[in-house]
Amino acid sequence: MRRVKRLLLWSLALVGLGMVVVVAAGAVLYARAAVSTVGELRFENALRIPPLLEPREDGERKVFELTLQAGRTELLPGKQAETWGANGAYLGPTLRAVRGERVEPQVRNALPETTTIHWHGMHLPAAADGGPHQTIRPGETWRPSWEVDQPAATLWYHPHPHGETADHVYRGIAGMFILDDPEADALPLPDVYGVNDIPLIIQDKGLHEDGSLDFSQRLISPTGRLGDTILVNGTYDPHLAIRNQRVRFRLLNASNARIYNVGFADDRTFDLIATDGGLLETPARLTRVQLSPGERAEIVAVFAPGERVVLRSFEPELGTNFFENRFAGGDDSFDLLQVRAASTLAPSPQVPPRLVRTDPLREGAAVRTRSFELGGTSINGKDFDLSRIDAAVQTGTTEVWEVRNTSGTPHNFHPHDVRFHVLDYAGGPAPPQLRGLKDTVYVPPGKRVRLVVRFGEYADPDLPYMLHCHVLQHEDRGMMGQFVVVQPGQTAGRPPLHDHAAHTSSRRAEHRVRSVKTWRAHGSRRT
Ligand SMILES: [Cu+2]
Repeated sequence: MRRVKRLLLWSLALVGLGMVVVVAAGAVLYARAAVSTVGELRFENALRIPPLLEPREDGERKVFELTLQAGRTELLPGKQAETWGANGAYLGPTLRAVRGERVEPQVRNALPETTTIHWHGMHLPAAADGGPHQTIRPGETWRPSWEVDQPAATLWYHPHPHGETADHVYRGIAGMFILDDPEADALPLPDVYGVNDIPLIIQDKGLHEDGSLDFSQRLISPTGRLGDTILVNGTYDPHLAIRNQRVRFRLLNASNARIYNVGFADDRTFDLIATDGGLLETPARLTRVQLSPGERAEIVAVFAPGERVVLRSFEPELGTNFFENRFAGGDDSFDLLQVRAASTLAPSPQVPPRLVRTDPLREGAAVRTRSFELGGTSINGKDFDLSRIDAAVQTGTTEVWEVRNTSGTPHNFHPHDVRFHVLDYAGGPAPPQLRGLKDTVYVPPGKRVRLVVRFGEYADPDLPYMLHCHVLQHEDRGMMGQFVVVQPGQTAGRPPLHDHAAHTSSRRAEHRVRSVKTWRAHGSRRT
C-alpha cells in the first residue's frame, strides 16, 4: 500500500515537473517570438530603386526581356548571399505599360529549377497568367502576350510553381509591373519614377551571421517563414533622399508570410490614393495602411524641408488569439525606411479630392454566390489538385464570393485575373483601405469577407486561373483552388497535365536535404 502511494507521489511529481518544463519552454518561446527593430537602425544605405526595363518595340508589341538567374547579392553590406533574381542577382526590374498596349514578356529560365512567372493583378488569358500550369523549364523561354486592358495600377510579378512558390519568392524573384492610363496621367500626382514616385518592395528575411539566407523557420509559426531583417527593394537599413514636398510611395508586400501595418513614426497622415486594382475615387486620409502578402497600396505624404522621418511597420492587427498573434508576427514592429528631405523642396500640387471614376461592381448584378472556406491547408476541405477544376464561371458575369476563414490562423485570399470590390468585411462595412479595386484581401480568423467579382472575356475551359491564400507556405501546402472562365453553354474541361507533378516532388526532396545542409553549415541565426 505504501509502495503504491510512493509510486503515485513520484508520478505526480514527474507530471508536475513535466508541466513546469513545458510552461517554461512555452514562455521562453513566447518571449523570444516578438521582434522589433524600432529605433535600432541607422539608415546607412541609400534605397536601391529597381531599374525600369526598357522594352523592345516589335511591331505593335512591347517586348520585355527577363532572364531568371542565380547570383550573389550583398543583402547585408559587405556580406554575400546566394540569391535569385530577374536580369540581376536579386529582385527584378520594373516593367511599365500603358492601357491598350500589347505586351510580350520573354522570360528565359537560367535557374537550375523549373519555375513560372505570374503577373499578379493582371487581367489576361489563362495561358499567359503564369500560374503553376505555365512552367518554364531550365533553359526554356516563355513568351506570353496580352493586351493591357485595365486601369492604371501597381501590379507585380513573382514565381508561382506548384509547391515551390514560397522558396522561389524567398530566394528573391519579384518585381513591379506598373500600368498607366491617360485618366491617371492627367491627375496632378507625383509621377517621376525614382524621384517623387517611389516603389517600395517590402520583404522580411532571416539572415545568418555570414549574410546568407536562412531557410529555416521559427519553431512555431502558423504562417511559415517570418524573418527579423527587413529589406526594402533589397536594401538593408535604407534611407531615401527626397527633393519634392510630396512623394508617392508604391508599397508592395512581397513577403512570404509577414503582415505590415505601415505608417510614419510621428503618426503624420498621408493620402491613400490607390489599392491593388488602381486609383480610388477619392483619396482616404489615413495614418496606417495594413498589407498582407501580395497586397499593394499607393500613398502620398507631405514633407517639410530638412526633416527626417521614419516609415515604420507598426504591430499589425491580425484578429487572432493571444498566442497565435505573437507567433504570426502580430507583436512585431520594424523601421522600414528613413526619408531625408532636402533643405529646399520643390513645391508639389495637392492631391485632388477626386481621382478617377471606378468601374462599379454591384451586388445586384451577381448571377450567383459562391463560398470559399479557408481552413487547415485547404479550401472548402479540399487540398490543391492541379487536375481538379473547382469552379467554372461565365465570361462577362458578376458573382458574389464569400470567403470565410474557419481557422484561428491568418489567411488572405487572391483570385487571379480579376479585381473585386469588398461588399462587407468581418461583419461590418469595408474600411477605407478596402473601398477601392482589390485583388488580394486579408481574411481575419473566424471572419467572413464578401466580395463582388466580375469576370472578363477570356474563355478557356481547360486552363484554369488560381484562387488561393497568398501566405506562400499555405498556398504551397494546398490552400489553393482553380477556376475556369467559360463561354455561355460551355462546361469545365480538363487541365492539360505535364510532367511537373513528378518533377516537383523529386526536386522538393532534394531541396529539403539542401536546406538542412545550409542550416547545419551556418549554424547560428542572425539576431
Ligand atoms: Cu493562409
